[in-house]
Amino acid sequence: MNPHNIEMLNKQFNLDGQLSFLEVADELILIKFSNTHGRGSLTLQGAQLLGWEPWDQEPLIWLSAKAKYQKGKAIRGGIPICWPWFGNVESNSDLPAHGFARNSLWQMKSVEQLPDDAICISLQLMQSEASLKLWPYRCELTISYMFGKNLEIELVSSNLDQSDIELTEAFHTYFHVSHIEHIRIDGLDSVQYIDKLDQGKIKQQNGSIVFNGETDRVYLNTLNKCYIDDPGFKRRIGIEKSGSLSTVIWNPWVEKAKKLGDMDINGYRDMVCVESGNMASNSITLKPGEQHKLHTIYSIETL
Ligand code: TA6
Repeated sequence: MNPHNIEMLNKQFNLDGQLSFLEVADELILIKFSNTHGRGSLTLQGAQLLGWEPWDQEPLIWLSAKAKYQKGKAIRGGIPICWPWFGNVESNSDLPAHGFARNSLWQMKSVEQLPDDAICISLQLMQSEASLKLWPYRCELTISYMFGKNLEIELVSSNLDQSDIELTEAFHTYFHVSHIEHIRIDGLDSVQYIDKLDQGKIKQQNGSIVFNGETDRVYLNTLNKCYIDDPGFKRRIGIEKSGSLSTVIWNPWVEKAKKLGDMDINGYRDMVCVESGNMASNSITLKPGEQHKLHTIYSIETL
């Protein structure tokens, strides 16, 4: 049976009407869901969360007003899953940036009612002939999103191969903010980072991160919880993580936003990416049979 049959999906994963599946542009299947904590949506393509809006808050997650829903291409915004590599592969420019997981069709695995009216939606990515051509390893990938008072996400990589597998990965999370020039990010003081806009130089963070131009940094060897302090929305977003040694901070600013093509010219003002993962010198090596869990908890504190 086609695992992407809308009727079957709505029957099997309805969770008493809290989830509904619909086909949008270009055969993309969208899952819409809501509970007493909020409402959201995600696509089967990339298992990409497109939005999460707690009822009493501004949306937590940003989605571009010019997002394009194209088969096989990541949608601008939400939480693209960068896996099994982060960024570009130096040795092979033909390989897609940020890996193939975010462009691939995932399958529903389960939906579950949790305590406190939270819901858990789990999906899995099976290797395909196409993906094996890009990356010749048998590795199962599952993701679980838990929508409650907080938003929790867990990505589990399982090495089903006979050889060691090296991974880099990240939740490429676009957070919605009141104005990029009015926020600051705390939690990375004194942490070393790669400045991707200054020839990859290694620098050290001094105090909070504030934004006055394009910013693209990979903070290394840090387990720290970060905070987005947003006085405009009268809130602090907490970004707690485990199984992650790297944190990426990114905002494209004006010129890069123009080049992206799927972001409004001023879209950069309403978002900031704080990406929990493992990359550069923090790559992960899984031996045959080993698993790795990348886990984040996003919370909101009203100021
Ligand atoms: O996470 C930051 C980054 O690696 C930037 O360098 C920029 O390329 C961004 O990801 C967006 O990448 P994408 O392939 O989604 O346009």
